[in-house]
Amino acid sequence: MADPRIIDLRSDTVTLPSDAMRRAIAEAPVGDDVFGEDPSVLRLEAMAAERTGKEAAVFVASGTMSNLVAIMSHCDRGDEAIAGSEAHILHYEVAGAAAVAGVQLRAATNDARGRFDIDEVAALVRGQNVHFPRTALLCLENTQNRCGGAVIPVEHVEDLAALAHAHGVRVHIDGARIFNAAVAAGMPVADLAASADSIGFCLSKGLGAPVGSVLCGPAAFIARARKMRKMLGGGMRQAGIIAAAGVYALDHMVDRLADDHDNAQALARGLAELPMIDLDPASVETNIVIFRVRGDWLDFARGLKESGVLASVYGERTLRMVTHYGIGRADVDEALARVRHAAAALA
Ligand code: TLP
Repeated sequence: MADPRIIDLRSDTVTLPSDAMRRAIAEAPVGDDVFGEDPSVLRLEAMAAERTGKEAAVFVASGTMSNLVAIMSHCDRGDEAIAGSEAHILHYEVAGAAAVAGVQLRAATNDARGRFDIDEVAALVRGQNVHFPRTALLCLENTQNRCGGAVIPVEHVEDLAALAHAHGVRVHIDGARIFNAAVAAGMPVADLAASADSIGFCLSKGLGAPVGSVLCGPAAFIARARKMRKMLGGGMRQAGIIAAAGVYALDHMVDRLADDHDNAQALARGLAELPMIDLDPASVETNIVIFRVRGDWLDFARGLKESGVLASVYGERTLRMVTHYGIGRADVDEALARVRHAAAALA
C-alpha cells in the first residue's frame, strides 16, 4: 500500500488533544472539586451554563454519565422515561436507566431524520391509573447519532417540550453533539436548548478534549445531579486537569466543527458514487455518515479495514464514518480512494 496511514473514521471520540490544549491542561489552576474549590472546573461549569442558557452546570466523566445523572435527577425509582427508538440512551448505555436509576425506558419511534410523531409521543404519556408508572421524562437527542447525525430543528424540540410540559413531563436533551447541531443550524446552543429542562453535551467528541461532559439545567436540578454524580463515584478531585481542556475546547474548537461537516459532505458525495453504497449525501447534515452496503458487505468491511480505513459497523449492512479534528480533506480523499479500491476488489 502506497500510504500506510490509518484513517480512523470510527468516531469523533478518537480525537487527540492538540499541543495548545495540552498546554492549557498543564497550566490549569486546580483544587479539590468535591469541596467546590477547583477553579478550572468552576470556570468550565460557568461557561457551559452560559452557552446552554441554563442556570447551572455540573462537570461529569462522560456522556453516558451525563444522561444517567440526568435521569436519576429528574426521575424517582419506578418512573418511566420516553426515549427515541434510535436513542443512544436506549441502545448504548448498558441499560443504566433500568439497572442503576430504576427507571423504565419506553421507546417512541424516531423517523429517518431522528424526529418523533407528536401524536405517538402524546399517546405514550401515561394517564392516571393504579397500574401505570409515572411518565417523568422525555429524552431527546440532538444531533441524532443513529439517524446519521441529523439536526433536530428547534421548532420540533419546542413542540415536543410543549406537549411534555403540558403533562408535567420534563425534557432532557442528550446533546452529546449539540455544538455540531448549533453550527449546522447557524443558531446558538442556548436557543436549541431553551425549551428543554436539561441538556448534557460532550467535550470529548468533535470538541477534541480528552475526557468529560457537562450537564446543564436549573440550579435545584444541578444540586441534585451533583449528589447523584457523587453517588455514582463521579466526584473527582483535581478535575481541573481535564476541565481545562474543556474550557479550551469551548473557546477554540467550536467554530471549526464546520470543517468536519464539509469533510463529511465530501466523504458522502464520494461514497454515494459507488454502486454498492446506498447513501443520499443530502441526508448528511453534520459529521456523521451512515450508509448501507449492497452485495458482500462483510468482505467490503474487511477490505476497508485491511486498507487502513476504520469505520464502525452500525448494524446489518450498515457502516458509520465520522469526520473530526484528526481528519483533513486529504484524509477524506485518501479514504475514498481506498474505499473505491476495496469495492473494485469485490466487483
Ligand atoms: N457515542 C459513541 C458510541 O457510544 C456509539 C459514538 O462513537 O458515537 N450520547 C450520544 C448521542 C453519543 O453518541 C454518545 C457516544 C454518548 C451519548 C455517550 O458518550 P460517552 O462515550 O462519553 O459516554
